[in-house]
Parts: sequence; C-alpha cells; structure tokens
Amino acid sequence: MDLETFTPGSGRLEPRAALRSDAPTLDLNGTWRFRLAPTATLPDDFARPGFDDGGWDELPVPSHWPLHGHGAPAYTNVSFPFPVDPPHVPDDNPTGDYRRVFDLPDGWTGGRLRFEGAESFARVWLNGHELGFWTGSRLPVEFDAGPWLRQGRNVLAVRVHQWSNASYLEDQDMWWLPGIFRDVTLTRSTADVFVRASYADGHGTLCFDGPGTLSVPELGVTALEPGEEVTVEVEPWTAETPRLYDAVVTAPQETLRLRIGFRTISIVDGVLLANGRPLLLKGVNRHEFHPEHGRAVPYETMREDVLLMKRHNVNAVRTSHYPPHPRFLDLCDELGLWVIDECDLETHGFGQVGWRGNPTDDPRYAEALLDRMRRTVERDKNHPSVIMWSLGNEAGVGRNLAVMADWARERDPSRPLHYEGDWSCANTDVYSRMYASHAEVEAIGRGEEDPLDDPDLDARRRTMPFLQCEYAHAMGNGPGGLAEYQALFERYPRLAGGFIWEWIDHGLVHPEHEYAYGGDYGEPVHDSNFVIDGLVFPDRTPSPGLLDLKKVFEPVRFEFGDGVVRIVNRYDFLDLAHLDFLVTVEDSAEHRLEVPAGGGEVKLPALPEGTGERWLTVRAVLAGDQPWAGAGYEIAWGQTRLSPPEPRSGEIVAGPWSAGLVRDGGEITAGESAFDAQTGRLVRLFGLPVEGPRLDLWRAPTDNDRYGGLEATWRGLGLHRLTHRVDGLEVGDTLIVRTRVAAAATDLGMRATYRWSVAGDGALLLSLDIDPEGDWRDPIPRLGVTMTLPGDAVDRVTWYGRGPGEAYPDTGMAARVGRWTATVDELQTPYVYPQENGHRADVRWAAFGPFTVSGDPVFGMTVRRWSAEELTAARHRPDLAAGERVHLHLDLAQQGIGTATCGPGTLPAYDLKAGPATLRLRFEPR
Ligand code: IPT
Repeated sequence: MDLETFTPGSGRLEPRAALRSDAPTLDLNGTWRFRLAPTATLPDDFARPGFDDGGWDELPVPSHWPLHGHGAPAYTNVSFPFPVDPPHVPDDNPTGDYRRVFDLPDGWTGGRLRFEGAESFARVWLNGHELGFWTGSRLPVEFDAGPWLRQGRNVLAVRVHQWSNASYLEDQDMWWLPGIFRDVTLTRSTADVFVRASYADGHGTLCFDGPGTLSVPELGVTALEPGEEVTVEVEPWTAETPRLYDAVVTAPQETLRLRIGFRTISIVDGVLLANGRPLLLKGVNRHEFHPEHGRAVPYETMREDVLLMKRHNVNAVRTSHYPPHPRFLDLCDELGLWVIDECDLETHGFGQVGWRGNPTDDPRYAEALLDRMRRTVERDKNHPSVIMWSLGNEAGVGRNLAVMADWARERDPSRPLHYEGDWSCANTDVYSRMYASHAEVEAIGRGEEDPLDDPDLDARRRTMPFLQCEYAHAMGNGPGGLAEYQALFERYPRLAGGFIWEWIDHGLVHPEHEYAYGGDYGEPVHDSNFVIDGLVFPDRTPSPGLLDLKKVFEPVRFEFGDGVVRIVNRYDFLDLAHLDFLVTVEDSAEHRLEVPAGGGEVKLPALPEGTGERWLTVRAVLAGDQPWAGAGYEIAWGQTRLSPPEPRSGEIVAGPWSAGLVRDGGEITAGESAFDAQTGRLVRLFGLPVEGPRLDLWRAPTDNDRYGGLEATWRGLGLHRLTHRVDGLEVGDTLIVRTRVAAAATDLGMRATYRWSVAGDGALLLSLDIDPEGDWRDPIPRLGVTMTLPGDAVDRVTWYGRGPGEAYPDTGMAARVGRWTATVDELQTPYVYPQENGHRADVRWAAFGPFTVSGDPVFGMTVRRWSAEELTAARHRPDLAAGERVHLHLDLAQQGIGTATCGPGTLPAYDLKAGPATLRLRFEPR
C-alpha cells in the first residue's frame, strides 16, 4: 500500500453529520483479534475470512495498542519523531492488524461501516473485500458495506499503520498513540441533516437541509420541508442558558432526533457577539486524554470534564487540536459551553526546518487539507455549542488555508473562522494569537497593534475581535498573571477573552513513576514534561491553577464600602436570580443577603462583635440544583477586613531574662531552648531538637523558573549552594549572630544578622536583618529562613492566613483569609513533575505541633517532609519520600510564578529583588 500517497482516502462515502438515528446499528466495539508488526510490509492475507488468527492477541476497540502492551507511547511537542522528508515515512512503522467476526441479525440488509477515529492510516476489508483506506485520525469515515455483507458470520479486518504521509499533518503536541481509538459501528443510517437555527430579539429562525421533514413539537413546528424557513418565539441557547429543543427529522428510511439550540454569532464593530450581546470567552484548551486510555476517553470522563469546567466558571472550550469525540459536543450543547471546533491539522515540525516543504503551502496536500475541513464541519455542523471553526493549529501559512476557509465559508456562513498560525488573518474572521504578553494584548485591545505590511489586510484585521486561543500556560506551579489578563479582557470590548493552555496533564499511568511523561518510555527524541501542563492533574484532580481560574472567571464581583457591598453581575446573559448570597464573619453563622436580580448595592447585616483581626466573607452560591452542580455550590466570593489585628508591640519588647541566657558548654541556653555557641544556630526549641532557622534563598525551580531561564541564572549565582560564615556572636540582653551568606565563586553575598531575645511570657523572638552586598540585579527565588524539626513533631498544621491552598505573589487568588488546618501531607501540591509548591501566604500565625510561630505582621509558610534539595532533584512523584525531618520554610517573600514556559515571565511587580529587609518571627510554646 502506498503510505506516501497524498490522497486522503479511497472508497469512502461523503462525510455527513453525527446523528442519532433509529436506523438499526450494530456496535462493533469490544474485543478484537490483534497482532502488531514492526513494519508496514506485510501480506494482506490476514483479511481473508478464513485466515487463522488463533495465535493473535486480543485488543479492546476502541483503544491505543501501546497502552495495551504492544510497543510504547512516545511524546514530542513540535518535533516529528521521524525525519522531515515528506511524503516519505520511516521503515520502522508499527502496523496493527485487527480482525473482528460479527453476526448479522436476521433480515439485515445494507449498511455503512463507520469509524469515528483511527490513528493514523487504516485500510479496511469486509469478508475479504477491500473497502478502501482512510487518513485523518480524529475524523470519522464511512464505507458502504452493503454489497459485501453476508447473512450470518461476517469478518471485518483493519490494518492500521502508525506512520504515513498523513502523519505530516498530525504533529499536535501530545503522545503519539496509534490504534482504532474511537467507536466502530455498522449502521443502516444514511441521512445527512444540516439544521440552521438562529436567534434575534426573542425569535428563532429555523430551516434545514436533508431528507424528509423536520418537526419541533414544543414550538409547534411540524413537517417543515427542506429549505423552508420558519420563525417562532423561542428562548435562545447560550452557554449560560443552554436551552435545547427536541427535534425530529422524519426521513423515508429513518427517524433522526436532534437537539436544537437557537443562537446567532456575529461580529459588529470588532466585537464578538452572541445573540446580539458581547461574548467574553473564559475558555480552556482541551485535549482528549485519560491517564490509562489515552485519547480513547470514556463517556463518563468526557462528562466529568464538562462538569468540572462548569463548576470552575469556565464557559468555553477550544477542542485543541482536532475534533473531539462527537459525544463531547453533545455534552457541551446540553450543559452549556461555547466551543471552537478545531480541524485535525498541525504541521508544526516544519517550523523547525524553516517551514520548508510545509504541506499547508503545498498544492499536493490541498485535497487532504480540504478533506479534513469538510469532515470536521460536516460532522459537527448541528451543534449550537460550536460557534467557530478553526482551520487547525500551528500549521504555518500557505495557500491551502484559503482552500479550507473558502469551502467552510460557503458551506456554513453562520460561524466565524479561526486560525492562529497566520497573523495576517487573511483567511479568518477573528484575530487570534497565543501567549501574547499583557502589554501586547492591551495594545490590541486599544486598537493600537503594530500594523501589517499589507495595508488592506491590516485594515481588515483592525475590524476583527481579538482572542487568545492559548494563554497562561498551566505547566506545573501556576500560571501566574491570570488576573491581569482577565482585567484586560473585561476592559476592552474588542477583546473576546481566551483559552488557557491547557485543561489536563497528559501523564500516563506508569508502574514506577506513577505518571509518565516524555522520555519515560526511552524515546530517543522527546519533549519531557511539556505534556504535563494542565489545570487538572492526570486523574482530573483540580490543581491550584484551576482553583485560581475559577476565582478569576467569577461571574459575580463584590465591591465593599462602609457597611455595604456592591454586587456586580458579570454574566453575559444571566441575571443573579439563580444565586443565594451568604455573609459570614470569621467562623460565625451565615446570614442571607437579599440581592436584586440585577445586582447593585446592598446593606450588610448587623454583624457579631469581636476583637482582633476579623474578616467578612460574602459568597454567591447556587440557590437551586443545576445540571452541573447542586444547590449551595459556591460560584463566587469576596472578602473585606472589618478590623485590624490588635497591636502586639507590648509583647514583643524583650522582657527580663527570666530563665537567663546561659552559656552552658557548647550551648547558649534560654530556658528550654538552646543555641549552638559556635554557629549561633538554634538547636533546641522549647525542648524540641531543631536546626536553624537560617537564611535561605533557594526554591525547587518551578517549570516556569526552569524553562524561562531563571533557574539557570540562580544556579549561576550559586543560590542552591549558599555557604554561611559566622562573623560574630554577642551574648547580652539579646543574642546577636552576625553572618555572611554567599556562594562559592561569586562576590555577591547577604549579611544576615540574627537577633534573638526572650519575651516576658517565654516566647523566643527573632529579628533577622538581611543586607545584600554586591550587584544583585536578577530576581531571587525567595527570601526567608529554613529550619528542620523531628519528623514526628508535626503532623497537622493550623494557621490563620490565606488558604486553604497554595499562593504565590501572582497566584493564589483562590486563597482567602481564614483559619485553616491541614496535615503536612495535605500541604503538598503533588505536581506530576515535582517542583516548588505548597506555599501558604500571609500567615499571621501557624501552630506546628509543639510550638506556634507568629509573623510581624505576616510570613509565608511551607512545610515538607523533604528538603528543597530533594524536591529539586525529584523527577516524578514517587521520588519524594518522607524523611526523618520536617522542613519548615518561613518566608518574607517569594518570586512570582509567571508563565514563562510559554509566554511572558513574571510581571515586574511580582519580581523579588534583593534589598535590605527584616524578618520578624515569634516562637511560642503551645
Ligand atoms: C503551542 C501549541 O499550539 C500547543 O499545542 C502547545 O504545544 C503549546 O504551544 C505548548 O505547550 S505553540 C508554541 C510554539 C507557542
């Protein structure tokens, strides 16, 4: 077989919509016979009905064979895992032969074999007759099986090659996972239907193409003829109000059931509108992924994705970078998500060879690219949730884009076209970019972007709405900078929002590593953990990034005044009538607030009196059950401080040395606490053996620190191998320990002067002055102290500060002020690629087993059962094992997180620059 062909397939039927039909359909999923060969050069005899496959293995369909013990997955982002030499393919070409015997029910005649997805080049035989071949891994295909079907026993044979000329079109950033990974059916349905349902001013206009007639009983529409148009009063479909109407198409051979949503997408004065109102996309990029099944995603998992998105205030999905399983779009229709449906096209690896030979600009590939666009649009054209077609991702520029776009415009003028790879926007209706900085997004929002060379294209692009099809790369700890992007999207009408990169970490379950990423299967070329860059972990546990996103995407805002709160409705379509508003002060009972449906200023109720620092929290929760969350589910919240902490200056004045400061051999003791007389370091705290605290600047680099270059800078400065020199130790009323902290081979250093005193109540007070010496021009990882305690001294930590989750200077929007408690294990964020995590911000005090630490006024807190060095060295979750000590990091400041793995680094406001600083901590026995 010619795997180097430019032809996208043979023997195939015209593409048509994914439809629910009552025509008889046979589910051919299940256990198939399977064998894998290392090359494509094999005889075809296996397709004969009488072939003996007794020695073969079994394989479930749908699935990917590398996830069932045949070969191994491989991950690359941009790089092709074979030479860039189109149309040629490597000789090493894993080839899977599949056989399935099925019995045809009595009386069955005719039918189509339908494959929803197979990666990447497949040939199919029925009862020994070759029906044809197809490419386009994430696209459906149908063959006429009728002439070859037999009564009783039938034998279906499929040969799937991993590599073909079509592989050059499928260079998406994901695991290479061959196999028949979506459903296989034999169906007697033949109909195609294209329903067009628009909305304006309370009315829906409906018409359809297809066989038979269409009825929508609920709207009193009966027997609408193809091409006939009817306008009726309807409720519109939006992602916030996913109103669907059941429709029936009665065709001669079958009855089809559709769910129709009326909505109109338009662009007016450079603003993206849905049903005439501005639309702000709060989106995520979703790859199909399951940690055990790869892209053969179970239906329940798809549903879980949609539910999780809805529960985190996400309102849009880009189906990066191929059409998803068709049922995913049914869920988007039903539960309400705006969708950019992307064609299965990416040629990114050509970028690494200067885009030479890019199929996007090679006329020999025009047919294949058009074929992919047609199959995308035809399959998904009836979904109200789909509001734009995307030509593909990272496929460079070239004439074939126009071929795709021209066809799509003609076929479906109702949906704008999207493509990011061509900044001239020659073939699109929206201006889309990825990872543009805040400053550039703002310039575009103002209409002040740099002009294109071509004045016509430039003028055209200036009339377009702007969106970021990818931004805020959610790799590892982060992303930082979300709130600042959202503020821009909300400020400028031209900005239609964007889509976070990306939804899920594609970590594959692995016996040794827990979750595997690139390189874990010995791939010679790979992109390591770039495939671990999602808002949810591989098992779909939300990461802190998703919790932050929920906060940033909140559709309700609270602005506090004196005794009042102003409630701002930021939904695009809904009012606030479906929400309850609850007020509480610290841990007191919640009061209900009466809030008008339109929002506005509301008086706060009389609140319980109290002393010390107190915070008021308002929460907006679902008043009733929604299909995606139950009554009481929190949608938004806001906080304001009612009263400041009581000044405590009296207490922190050094008291008389009740216990005295005693030199005792090698120690200086203060009651139950003691310092090493040589180093001045605390060795015992209220009887507990401790080490430190001492100055520490290191954190285990985050992915953003690493890929963005900061880690290299920090290592260059030796911040991971600081040395401490004692320059002086004075024992008087106060123990003063003067040190200089610096790394070998550098002339930068920090003077660190520890002043220890004992308060009248027995508390130990530390005042640490930090004075940088030399030219510290780069941001530093953190500024604080580290100490260790015996492992059994601390299990649970209780603190008053922001929580419950982690927070860094530009993340942690989800962390609110309160009193929290967590075990040391719960304080860890289990990033698949271990890195700095778990920092709790603005801690007023924290109780660790036998003692409490208070800040003046606050400190940052991280508690681990391993050291920062061990965390730095770890590559997978299981590399981290509890040691004998608990490591306590008490910080004045941390460097921001940013999103430099892809996109801008930390915004300047969140850079941690070395400068003179003082950290004050108070240690008290409990
Ligand atoms: C961008 C890709 O579109 C996306 O698929 C993903 O690979 C992402 O990068 C990185 O995780 S393209 C990049 C060159 C900006």
